[in-house]
Amino acid sequence: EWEWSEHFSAQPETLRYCGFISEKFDLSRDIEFNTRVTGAHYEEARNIWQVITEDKIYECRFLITAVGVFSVPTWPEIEGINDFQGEAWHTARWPHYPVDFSGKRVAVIGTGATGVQVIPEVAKTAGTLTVFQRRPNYCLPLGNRPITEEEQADIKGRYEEIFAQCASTTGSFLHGSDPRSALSVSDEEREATFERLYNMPGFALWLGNFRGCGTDQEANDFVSEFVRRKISERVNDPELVEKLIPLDHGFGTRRVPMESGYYEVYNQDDVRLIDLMATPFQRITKAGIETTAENFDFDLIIYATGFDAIVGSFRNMDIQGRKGAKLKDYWEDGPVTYLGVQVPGFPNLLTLVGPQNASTFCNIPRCIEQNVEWVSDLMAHMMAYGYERVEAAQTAAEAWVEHSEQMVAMTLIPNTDSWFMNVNQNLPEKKRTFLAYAGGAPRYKQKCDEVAAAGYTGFDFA
Ligand code: NA7
Repeated sequence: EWEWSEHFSAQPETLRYCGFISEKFDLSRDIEFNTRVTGAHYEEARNIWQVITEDKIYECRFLITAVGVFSVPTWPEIEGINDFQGEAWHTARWPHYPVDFSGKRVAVIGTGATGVQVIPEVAKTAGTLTVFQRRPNYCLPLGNRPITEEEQADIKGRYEEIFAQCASTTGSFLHGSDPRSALSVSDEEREATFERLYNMPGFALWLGNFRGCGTDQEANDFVSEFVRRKISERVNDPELVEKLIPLDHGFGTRRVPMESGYYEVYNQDDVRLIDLMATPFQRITKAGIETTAENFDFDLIIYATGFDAIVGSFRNMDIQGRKGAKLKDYWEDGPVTYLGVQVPGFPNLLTLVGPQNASTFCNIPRCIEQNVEWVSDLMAHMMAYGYERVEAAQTAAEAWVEHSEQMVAMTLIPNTDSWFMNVNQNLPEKKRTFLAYAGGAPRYKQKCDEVAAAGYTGFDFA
C-alpha cells in the first residue's frame, strides 16, 4: 500500500510513512505523546512496575522498552558552549521548520554518519562552511536515486524473497558476504570486486565484501587502502586528502558513514576543513569558535556530535529493580543481559533493541520484528502457563555476556574506539565495552528460538 520514492528515503517521507502506519493500525489511541519517562521502579510485593513520568505515575505488570539506540544526543565538552549568540542546533534536536543556510557563515562539528550527510546539504547554499573534524572516517557513496516504476513493481512482487534474503544475512541487509577470502583471490579480482561493491548502493562494500575483511587485519588492510585511494581521487588538494584519510583504524571497524557528494564539497572555495587533531578547540565564544590556531566568527553552529548510544536512554531513566537496585549501577561496568532482552534483578522488564541484542547491530527495522515476535511469544507462553513474572537467571546472563564478548573478539571492532565500544569522549565516565551483539542476526535468532523451544531455558518464571 505504500510506495517509497527513493531507495533511501529522506526524513519527510519517512515521517509520512510513520503517519500512514499509525493511521492504518489506529495506533495513536494507545500512545501517550509528549510524555517523558523519568524513572521506573519495580515493586516486588505486588509484582508491578511503576512508570514515573513528569506528571503522572503509571502501573503495569510488564515493562517493554523501545527507547531506540540514538535517542540521547551528546554535546561536546567545550568551554563556553552556552556563550554563543548565533543560531546553534544539534542534528538530533533539529527544529521542525526549515533552517536557512543561505549566505550564512556556518560551522559543522563532527564528521560521523550524520555530519557527512549534513555537510553537502549546507555547502549548497551557505555563504561559507567550516567543518571541524576530529577523526576522519571511511565514507562510502550512498548511491541513492529514485525508484523507477519497473523497480517498484519488481520490489512489490518479491517481498517474501527480499525478507528471506535479509533474514539470511549477518546484518539483515540484502548484502550477504562473499564466501571467498580476500586473501585467496588475485589482486585484479580483489580490486574489481571492491570497485563493483563501492559503486553499489548502500553498505555493499562493508557488509557484502570478501570473508575476512572485518575479522582479519591483512584482508582489512586491502579494503582500507582501497577506500583511502577513492578519497584521494575525489579531493583535489593533497594536503586536504591527508587530513581526510583515516590512518588510526581499519575500514568498517566503526560505523561506515554513507554520503552523497561529501568529499567533493572540499573542492569548493567556500568550504574549509579544520583538523582538530592538529589545532584543537579552545572555547566557544559569543561570536564563534576559537581553536589553538585561529578565531572564527559564525552565524550558525551545527553540532553533529553523536549520541550516548544504545545505553543512553537507560542511563537517563532511574530504573530500579528488586530491592531498589539501580540498573545504572548494575550496568556500570557494562550491560549485563540475557539475549539482550532481559536483565537479572529486573523482572518483567523486556528490552527491545537493547544492549547485547543483535537487533542493535543490523538492519534495525527488520531486526526489531524478530525482537517483537520473540517477546510476544514469551508473553503468550506466560499467559498459557499462568505465569506472572519472568526473570533471567544471573548465570544465564553471565554466559550471554561471555558469548557476546567472544563473538566481538573475533572481529576487528575492539581495535578502535567508537560508539559500538561505548566510547564517547564527551562522556568520559563510560566504560569501554562492546554494546551490541556481533554474532550476526541469523545466529542470534537461532539462539533465541532454541531458548524458546526448550521452554525458555535460562529464565525463571513465577
Ligand atoms: P557519531 O557517529 O557518533 O559521530 C559524531 C561525530 O562528532 C564524530 O565525528 C566525532 O568525532 C565528533 N565529535 C563528537 N564530540 C566531539 C567534540 N567534542 N569535538 C569534536 N568532534 C566531536 O554520530 P552521528 O550522529 O554522526 O551518527 C550516529 C549514528 O546514527 C551512526 O553511527 C548511524 O548508525 C546512524 P570522533 O570520531 O569521536 O573523533
